[in-house]
Amino acid sequence: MRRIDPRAAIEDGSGANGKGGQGGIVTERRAKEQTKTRRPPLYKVILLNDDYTPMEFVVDVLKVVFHKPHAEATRIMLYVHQNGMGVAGVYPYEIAETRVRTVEELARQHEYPLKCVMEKA
Ligand code: TYC
Repeated sequence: MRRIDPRAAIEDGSGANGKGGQGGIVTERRAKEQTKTRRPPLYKVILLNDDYTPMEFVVDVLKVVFHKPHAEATRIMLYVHQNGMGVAGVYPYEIAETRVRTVEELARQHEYPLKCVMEKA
């Protein structure tokens, strides 16, 4: 997918900016295309290791909350177990926030200390 450079002038030859005929700069169309291509800022949801949450529970969380297939969920869980933290997924702000809350709520219900934070990607 090609990004549109918002600084680049778009010409349609209509003379819409008063420059007359061929080579006119159409600022209205440029603004519209700029809106279309803008993407929301993304946030990493990061799982933190601890000594008490069972590995199987973390794998289940990755499958249910982050929609990871079993093999990938296992790989992420082991990465977090060995490295102290790891990325469960990258999402726009509100989705990341909801997933952090869901993990916290599931951990609370099962009385595990599993923690999860978000950070700008
Ligand atoms: N370290 C935990 C154990 O040995 C497993 C674990 C993995 C916990 C990932 C949290 O985010 C985590 N049972």
